[in-house]
Amino acid sequence: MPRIFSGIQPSGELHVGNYLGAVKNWVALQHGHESFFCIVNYHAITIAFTPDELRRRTRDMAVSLLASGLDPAKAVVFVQSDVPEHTELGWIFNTITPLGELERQVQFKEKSARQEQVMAGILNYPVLQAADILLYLADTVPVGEDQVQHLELSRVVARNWNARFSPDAPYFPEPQPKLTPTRRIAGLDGQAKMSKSIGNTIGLLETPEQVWDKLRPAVTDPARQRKTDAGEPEKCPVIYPLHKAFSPVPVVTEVEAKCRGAGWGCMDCKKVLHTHMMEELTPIRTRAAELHARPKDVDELLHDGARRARLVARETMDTVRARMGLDASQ
Ligand code: AQP
Repeated sequence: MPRIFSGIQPSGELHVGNYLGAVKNWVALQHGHESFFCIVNYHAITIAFTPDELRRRTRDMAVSLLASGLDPAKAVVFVQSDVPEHTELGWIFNTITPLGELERQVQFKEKSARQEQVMAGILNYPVLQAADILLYLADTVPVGEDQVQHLELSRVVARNWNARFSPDAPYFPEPQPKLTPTRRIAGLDGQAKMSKSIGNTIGLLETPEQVWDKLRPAVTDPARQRKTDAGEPEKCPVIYPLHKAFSPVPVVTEVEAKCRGAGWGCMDCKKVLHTHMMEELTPIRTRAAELHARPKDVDELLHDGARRARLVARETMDTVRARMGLDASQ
């Protein structure tokens, strides 16, 4: 079976952008692939955090992923810091990654602009990400659009290492992104992408009331000042894409007609969206509540995931150390 890897930071609550851009795809792909899904807590410490908060968010993320449909019988679900080979390979990759490649990463520029003092971890983040993926020799990475540039860097890292230490037959594959039609969900302001650290999100486990409170003021086509103004769905940055993701096709067709013909006001359109969103999200919230009540079971699943991940990770590191001459004392 082809092997896939992907990760998510426990830097806040799993949101609808993460779900539609990545996690829903993971749930589908786990059936035909050998799958590794990682809660990347080493990445999450590149921004401000407290230890208690990180611990809680890591477990909450595990609950949200399992509630979304990741099945530990099909996929290996684990926490990054439980598999120390990630940081070991990350360091090795730092030694073969040109600094210029890191400095031109858009996410580095954006995230460092939001910080007073920029730590090296923010710059080196995509190197650790390359290690996350290549440790499992994964050639496919289901992610949202914002990660495409980081994956380019993973390919550069794989190429550089192969050229130096495995010139005859490449050891590391060059991983490719696997995108969904919902590869970039905009935040509720309709500007930046929906992002945990910006706070423009709809949390996957929010109650129907909380979701409605967020949808109600969300930006729509600016041409629709009054209910009688005709609109263009393509210019509606949040609500129309969410309809396409959550509503059945006939409803999306109706949304398009009612927007163009001013048959519905934006509030009517949002109410229909709310109904269809909650049809998909309510069962996830219910499953999450059940899992929250069984924290020991969740911990056990994560420990077992780490054990399975380490079997592969150790094998890769044995090869890497041997090819690089890092095995002198073995
Ligand atoms: N708005 C989005 N639309 C589509 N996909 C998205 N992803 C994130 N935001 C969107 C995808 O979700 C996966 C996990 O993301 P992550 O948590 O590892 O990092 P991120 O991309 O940086 O997500 P956030 O929410 O923006 O987190 P912060 O604010 O902490 O940086 C990835 O596959 C990502 O593409």
